[in-house]
Amino acid sequence: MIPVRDGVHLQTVIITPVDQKEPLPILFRRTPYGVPDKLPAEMPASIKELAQDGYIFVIQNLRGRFKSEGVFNLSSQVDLNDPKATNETSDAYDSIEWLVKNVPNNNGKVGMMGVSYDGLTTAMTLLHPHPALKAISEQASPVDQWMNDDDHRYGALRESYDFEYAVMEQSDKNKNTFFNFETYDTYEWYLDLGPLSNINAKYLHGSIPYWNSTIDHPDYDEFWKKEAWVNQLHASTVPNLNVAGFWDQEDPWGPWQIFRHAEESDPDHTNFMVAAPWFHGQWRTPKADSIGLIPFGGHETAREFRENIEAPFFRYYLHGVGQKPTWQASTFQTGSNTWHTYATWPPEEAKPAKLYLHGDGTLSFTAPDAKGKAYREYVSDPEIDLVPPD
Ligand code: PG9
Repeated sequence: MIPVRDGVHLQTVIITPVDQKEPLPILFRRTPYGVPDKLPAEMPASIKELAQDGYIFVIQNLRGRFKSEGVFNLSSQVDLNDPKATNETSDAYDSIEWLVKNVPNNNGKVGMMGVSYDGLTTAMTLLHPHPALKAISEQASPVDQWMNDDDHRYGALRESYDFEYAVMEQSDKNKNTFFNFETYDTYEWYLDLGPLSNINAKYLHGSIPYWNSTIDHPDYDEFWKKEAWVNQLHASTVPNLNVAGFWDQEDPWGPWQIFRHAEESDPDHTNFMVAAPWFHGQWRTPKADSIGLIPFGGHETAREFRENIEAPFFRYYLHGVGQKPTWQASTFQTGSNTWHTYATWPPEEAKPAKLYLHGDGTLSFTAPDAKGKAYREYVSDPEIDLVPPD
C-alpha cells in the first residue's frame, strides 16, 4: 500500500525476478482494472520480450479502485498550478518517489507503459514527470473524451461505450461490472430504450457520476476542456514510444495527438511514433499476423513490434544497452506488408492530397463532377427499422 501526498494508500503489486543479481530498472503500470492476485503460470506473451531483459514489474490500482483508497473519478483533469491536488499525474509521481526509495535492488530508473486507460495514466506523467522516470510507452491513450476518444466522435456521443464503460468502472469499487442487459441483442436493447434520459430514469437512477457528467455536458464546455489534459503538453518531457492502431475502435486518435503536442519542443529527439493496422491493443496479443480475414504476409506484427521496437527502446533507456532508435516513426504497411521507418513524421517526402467523398458513398482522389448526385439521403429514426441506402 504505497502512500501518496494526501495520505491515501494505493494497492500495488511488485514482481521481482527470483534470479535477480544486479540492480534492475522498474517497469510500472497503473490500472483501473485490478492488479493480479497471483503470478501467472507462465510468462505472458505480451511481456515475454521485455522480461528477458530483466525488470522489476510493478502494477498499481488507481485511487478508488479495488483495495486502493480514495475515490475513482474516471477523470483526466490535472491542475498543474495546485501542488496539493491529486490526480493521475501526481499519484504516479508520488508512487515513483516511493518505489525508487523502497524497492530493494532497483537501479533508480523507472519506465512506464500500458494500453488504453493504462496508457492514459502512463501518458499523463508527461505533464510533471518524476526525475527517475526515464522512458515511457503510452499505447492507445485517450486525450480528449469529447473530441475523438472512447466516448464521442467530434461531439457525437458513443452511447453504448460511454454508458457501459461508466457502469463498468463506477458501480462497484471492488470489481469490473458488466451491465446486465435483459436481451442478448444489445442493439435491440438500445433501440427499445427510447430517449437517452431513460438510462437514468429506468436503470442507473443517477448512481454513476461519470454518466451523469456525460448527460449534463453534451457540448464542448469547460468540463470537457478540463478533461482534455493533452492541451497542457507542449514538449517532449520524457522519451516516449507512442503506439497507435489504425483500426482501434476506442482510441485511434490520442497517440497521434500526444506525439503532435510533444513535437512542439523536442530538441533531444525523444518523441517516437509506432502505428500499424491493429485493433485496440492487438500489439500485445501473441502474434497479430492478420486483422480479421486480412493476413499480414507472414509477419507476426505484434511479436515483431515487441521484439524489434519496444524491448530495445526500454533496454536503451532503462538498462543503458543498445542504441537509441534511429528513426522517429515506424509503421507497418498493409498491401506491401512491410515495416517502414521514417526519419521524421510526417515524412519529408509526404505531399498533401485531397480525398473526395462522392454522392454514391465512394471515396477517391478525383473531384466529383457536376453531373453526379452530390449527397445521399436516408431517414435515421430509432423508432423505425432502418433500410440501408442503395
Ligand atoms: N478505452 C478504454 C478507456 C480508456 C480511458 C478512459 C476510458 C476508457 C480502455 O480500454 O481502457
